[in-house]
Amino acid sequence: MSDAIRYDWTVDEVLALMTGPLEPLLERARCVHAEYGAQDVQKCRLLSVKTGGCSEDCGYCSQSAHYKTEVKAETMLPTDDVLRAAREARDAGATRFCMGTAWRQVPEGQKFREVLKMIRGVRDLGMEACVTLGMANEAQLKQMAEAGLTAYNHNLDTSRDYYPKIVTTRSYEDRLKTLQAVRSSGVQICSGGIVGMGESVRDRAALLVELACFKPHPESVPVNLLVPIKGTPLEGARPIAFEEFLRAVATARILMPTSRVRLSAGRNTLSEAEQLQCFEVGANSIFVGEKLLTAPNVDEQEDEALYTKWEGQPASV
Ligand code: SAM
Ligand code: DTB
Ligand code: SF4
Repeated sequence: MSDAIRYDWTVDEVLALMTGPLEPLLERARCVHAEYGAQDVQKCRLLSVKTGGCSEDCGYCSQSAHYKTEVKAETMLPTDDVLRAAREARDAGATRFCMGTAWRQVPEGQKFREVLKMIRGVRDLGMEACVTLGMANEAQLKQMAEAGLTAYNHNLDTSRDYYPKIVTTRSYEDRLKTLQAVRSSGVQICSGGIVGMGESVRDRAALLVELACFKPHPESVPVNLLVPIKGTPLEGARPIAFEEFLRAVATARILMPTSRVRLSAGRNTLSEAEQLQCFEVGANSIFVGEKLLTAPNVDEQEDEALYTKWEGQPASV
């Protein structure tokens, strides 16, 4: 059976898919992936260009000024340092460079001009450039589009209903407004969420439905597994079983057949076999390098072994 691309999924329908028997769900995801998906796993590198001291109260985040975490507020990195890191990432095999800031919204003035320079610099290195800078308006996105920005990351994080339990300093509508501005600017949408924040399976289904209502679908969909951060309200969240995470990845693939589904935060808690299972059911992008924004990522040698298994070995071996 061929799964046509749809934009009208309902929460009940997706919930039934997500909570149904495991093997048919995984098999359907494998089929959709084979039919539409690229088999290569895209390697993205993250860099926090402005760390900590954020005025938002996102309950999962090490960088919120509302919580006492081990992350200290820093000033913005110099553009040259950012571009040096991008070059190193490219030379190590990454094709996309993602720059994050602990901002509620994109500022005007010198800081924004530096961001534009970073975007141009990353594009000049022949890499895809992605930024995640908080809320942005149409004028700012237009300028970032002109600078060559490939994608803007802005996660919906969870369902509309569960969102106020996680963040109170902005609304779901604020998030959607920025995503609409991204779309109008012609920049690709990168938007996904986090699993393991105490949400129900219905919340996960509802998040995926929100994302799958975009026409076209977001070009990339990060699926983060909560990294519990000491000092935040979610530090003691109940860890979820791998099977639940796998179901979320498979469902994202079925709903959004052509999107890049990215295994994002928390990949370091998955075994190699579990990561390979995620690739089989549709994940086709990862963050590489020893660090995410503030949290540790996967050891580079372990990742080399993972690629060798997934992509195969040179014929000379
Ligand atoms: N300040 C910007 C914003 O909130 O859009 C950009 C940076 S923010 C750190 C980017 C995303 O990282 C969040 O939307 C969230 O999905 C993810 N994230 C942050 N902390 C996390 C954690 N502890 N575990 C899993 N994902 C996390
Ligand atoms: C996304 O969805 N995950 C990345 C990226 N987009 C910006 C961030 C993960 C952050 C993990 C926690 C940390 O490093 O502080
Ligand atoms: Fe700030 Fe982004 Fe962290 Fe929320 S997720 S506290 S907006 S850096």
